[in-house]
Formats: sequence, structure tokens, C-alpha cells
Amino acid sequence: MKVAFITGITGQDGYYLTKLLLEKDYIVHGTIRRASLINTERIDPLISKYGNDRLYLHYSDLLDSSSLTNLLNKILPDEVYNLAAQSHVSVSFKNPIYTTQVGTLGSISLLEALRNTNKSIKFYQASSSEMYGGASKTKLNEKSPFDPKSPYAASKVFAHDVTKLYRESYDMFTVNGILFNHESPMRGETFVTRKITRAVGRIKLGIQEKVLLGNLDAFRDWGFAGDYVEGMWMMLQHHTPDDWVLATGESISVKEFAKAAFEAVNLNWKDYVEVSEKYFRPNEVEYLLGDYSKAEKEIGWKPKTSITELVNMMVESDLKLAKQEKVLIENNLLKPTWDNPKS
Ligand code: NAP
Ligand code: G4F
Repeated sequence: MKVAFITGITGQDGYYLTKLLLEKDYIVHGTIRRASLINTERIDPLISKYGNDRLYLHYSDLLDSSSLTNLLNKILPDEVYNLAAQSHVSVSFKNPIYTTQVGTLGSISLLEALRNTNKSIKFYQASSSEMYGGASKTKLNEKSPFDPKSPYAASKVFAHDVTKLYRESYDMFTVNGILFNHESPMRGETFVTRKITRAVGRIKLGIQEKVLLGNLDAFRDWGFAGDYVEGMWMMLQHHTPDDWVLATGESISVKEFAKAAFEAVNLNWKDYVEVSEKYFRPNEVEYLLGDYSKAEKEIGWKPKTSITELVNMMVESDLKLAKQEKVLIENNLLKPTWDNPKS
């Protein structure tokens, strides 16, 4: 049985990757952070199913390097997936030092812990299309230059470079997956796609009136997270370590995503979307479009889910959530809102 170690197991990708690995008979160890409220909601169904058997959780933090070393020495995994990050671009302008510490020191601490434990452990680094900066409309591949536009992106460039550096310097199996945006019903609610589909569900059921968004003209290459975690795993099964782009090869604007999501419930987005300065960023990544041909050729990966399927999947799931909320509202346990106060 193979053993995997995942940082960021409580996040969107953590959920899909853990599910995939458990279905492949792996033993999975993941790191969680202490919070005042328990935040394992996404993986709770997996804990119920595998928690006494093949899924183990450990308190840690990427900034606590000793905990990483201790855990790796004890667990001796075959594969390590570094998914942990302060992953919200807009928040990275507000908490730049923390975001940078986790993205840079956190990643190199994990690589050092691996180097000192066993150099043959395979390592996956969650690199990001944000590193490209989005100034040109060309299809971006593994050779395209980086031009980071946020503290988040700059820290991802460091982690990307150092992952490559450890591969070249110490002959370690370290790979970078340069993933373009990937979404799902598990996506954090303050990322734009989920913010929109949450609003669509609530507005359709009459428990929210409007949704406030920022730049509607940004373009993203949006895929389904479930497809992308399979690509992460495939990278670590390849005979040689390298860097690969995962994307869909199609890009649409925030406006087009909103239009499609509202249309899925027969509503017109123009009646419900308002633009607010609050959601504009000090610097914007305008256009991202990825070229996944290297991954297709070398590791046999390609996206399976179309943007229409993704929008419908997210809207359907958020309609179900809104129905549950409506029951709470009818019982005076929750209040209807004008905009989503948590966004
Ligand atoms: P996410 O939902 O925001 O999850 C981030 C995870 O990192 C959470 O489990 C979080 O734990 C954990 N984390 C945050 N700070 C940490 C710290 N200091 N120490 C340990 N764990 C920490 O992100 P995601 O969408 O799953 O993305 C996974 C990774 O891929 C991230 O590194 C992200 O930057 C990168 N990425 C994502 C995309 C995308 O479109 N989703 C694209 C490219 C790259 P808590 O639950 O305790 O907060
Ligand atoms: O959904 P977003 O916040 O995602 P963003 O900034 O592209 O970052 C995500 O994808 C990256 C991969 O390229 C990951 F590395 C990163 O961790 C994260 O998962 O914003 C998408 C676009 C932006 O241009 C933003 O300005 O949507 C625009 N937008 C417009 N209104 C909004 C909003 N973004 C958010 N979060 N909230 C809004 O109201």
C-alpha cells in the first residue's frame, strides 16, 4: 500500500485528492491547523468512511518546520503533495507577509524536511497560473515567462523555482503542477465562481437579492478540480520529474461565467449583479489561457469536464444548499440577505 502525505488537506483540492488516493487504496496522512472552530467540513465524509482505517490527520502548519520534519520522519510517505497556501489573491494584498511566509518559507521547509528524511520521496508543488501575470492573450505553457502581479503569485514563483532547484541540485523527484483555475462545489465561497453560484442558488429561492462583484472583464481558464487532482497524481507516477501545465485551453470572462450561471436557473444576470469597488484589486491578472499539450503528450492527462458541465454542477449543488438555508429562514434561524455578508 502506498502512503501519501498532504498539506492543505482541508481545502478544495485536498478533498478531491484525498478522495482519489483513498479510492486508489492509498494510506493518506494530512495536516490540519488548530482553529477555534473545527474546519474539516469538506473532508468529514471521508473521515466517516476511512477515518479509522486509512485516513490520518495531524496538527501542523507550514510555518512550523519542526512539525513537518517530525511527521515526515514518522510517516515515511511515498508521495508528498504540498497544497497548503494562503491561496486567495486579493487577501494576499491585505496579508502580504503571512502569505509570503507560507508560500516561500513553508515550501522550502517542507523540501528541506524531505531532503533530510529520504530523498527518494516524491514531491508535488501546487504551482499556479497566477505566476504568469496575465498581461498577454497568448496560450501559456511551461516555457512562458513569469510576471507575478500579487504577493501570492510572487511567493508561488519562489516555491516553483525552489522545487526545480531541489530536483536539479539533489536529484530529488520534485514536480511543479502549474494549474490554471479549477473550481467545484467544494470551492471556497469567496472565489468568484463559487460566489456567483452561491448567489444564484439563493437568489433563485428568494433569500438573497443581489451579488456584488469586482472586475467583470477578467478572463480565466476554468476547469473542474476533480479532473486536476488526477493530473497531480499522474505527475508523480511519471518516470521522470518535470513541470506540467494543467488547463482546459478555453478562457471566458467573469461576466460570461455569471451569465451562464444565472441562465442555468432561467434568470438574467444583469438583474442581479452589481459592481463594487470593494472587490477590485491593486493589480489585476487580466487574461489567463493555458496550453496543456505537454501534460497530454507526456502523462496522458486532459480535462474531462466542460465549462457548461462545471457551471451546471456548481449551480445544482448551490441550489440544494439554498433550499436547506430557506428552511432555516422559515424557522427564523437565519435571515435573508441583500448581498452575501460572508463574501
Ligand atoms: P484552498 O481551498 O484555499 O485550501 C488551502 C489549504 O491550505 C487549506 O487546507 C488551508 O487550511 C491550508 N493552509 C493555509 N495556510 C496554511 C498554513 N500556514 N499551514 C498549513 N496549511 C495551510 O486552496 P485550493 O483551491 O485547494 O488550492 C490548493 C493549492 O493549489 C493551493 O496551494 C493553491 O494556491 C494552489 N492553486 C490553486 C488553484 C485553484 O484554482 N484552486 C490553481 C492553482 C494553484 P485551512 O483549512 O486550515 O485554512
Ligand atoms: O476567483 P478569483 O479570486 O481567483 P484568482 O484570483 O484567479 O485566483 C485563483 O486561481 C489561481 C490560479 O490562477 C490560484 F492560484 C489562486 O490560488 C486562486 O485559486 O478571481 C478570479 C477573477 C479575478 O480577476 C478577480 O478580480 O475574478 C475577478 N473577480 C471579480 N469579482 C472577483 C470578484 N474575484 C473574487 N474573488 N471576488 C469577486 O467579487
